Amino acid sequence: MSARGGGRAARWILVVGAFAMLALIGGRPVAAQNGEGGGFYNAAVPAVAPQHVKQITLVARDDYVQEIAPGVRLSLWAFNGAVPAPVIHVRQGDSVRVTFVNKGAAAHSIDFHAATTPWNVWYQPVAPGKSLTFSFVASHPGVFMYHCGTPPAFMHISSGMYGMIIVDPATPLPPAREFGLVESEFYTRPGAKGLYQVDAQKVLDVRPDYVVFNGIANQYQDHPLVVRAGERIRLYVMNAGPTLFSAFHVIGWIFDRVYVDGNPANALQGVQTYTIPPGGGATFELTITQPGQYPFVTHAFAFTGKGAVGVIKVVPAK
Ligand SMILES: [Cu+2]
Repeated sequence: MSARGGGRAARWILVVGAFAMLALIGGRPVAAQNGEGGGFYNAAVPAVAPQHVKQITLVARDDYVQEIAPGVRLSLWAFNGAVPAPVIHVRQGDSVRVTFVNKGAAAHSIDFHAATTPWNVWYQPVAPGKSLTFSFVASHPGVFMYHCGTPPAFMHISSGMYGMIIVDPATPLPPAREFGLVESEFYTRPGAKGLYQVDAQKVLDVRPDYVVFNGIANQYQDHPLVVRAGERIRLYVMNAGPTLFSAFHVIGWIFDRVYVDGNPANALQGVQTYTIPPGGGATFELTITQPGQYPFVTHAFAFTGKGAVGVIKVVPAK
């Protein structure tokens, strides 16, 4: 059994900003990154040159354990030891070279929604102990899912094999305080040794026990996202599913803009709630001028109380 329990590895909030040139953003404790001074997007980061290559290595394992809610240690499968997997961050035009290593006991695979590449060549199951390497060009900006697609895909996704790749537009967006949120569901049943297991029947019946942001129920109630009044907030939100639609909403404010699929060419204005399908993403921009607490939720209220609540804490401007 993996030694990495307790969910610490997934307790990150991705703060994309100053790390824009890093291909892979690893996990850090949320409390360490949500304070002031973290997370400003650095608009000075230049667009990468054509033919710039980002190397990504993803290691699949199926012996991972994460504490998804207090006392609920769930047996999962994971990429790079976290659910969701680490955020991958590239810029439009980058060439992304992916090395996928299967250190699990079962066949796994990789499917990048940011790629345009033949499914029957690169997205096929990789046997235990094997690896593959392929490249794609991040042609479209956006907020994309990547995941294991090995049949039955609903089991591989509900077991945790997913992550978000953000493709920045070639022309950088204005500076903002940025956060990334991956919504997903967990379907559980008690198992041996105090561990919970994924319940396949509940997955098919769509009876989730938890609906969460970044792999842990209600974690941003306990550790709010901290912003200053009047600063632009940018939320990259991806819905990993496997099945529920997200009705993403911030209680107490209105989105100035929503970029459908995270592409600035698809801009909506003045939006209260926006639907993100399983396997989809969106970028949300808002500027909250009044200090206070502003919960973010899925407004599908049968599921909100299952863990899909966080808080944006707005502190006074300097
Ligand atoms: Cu898999």
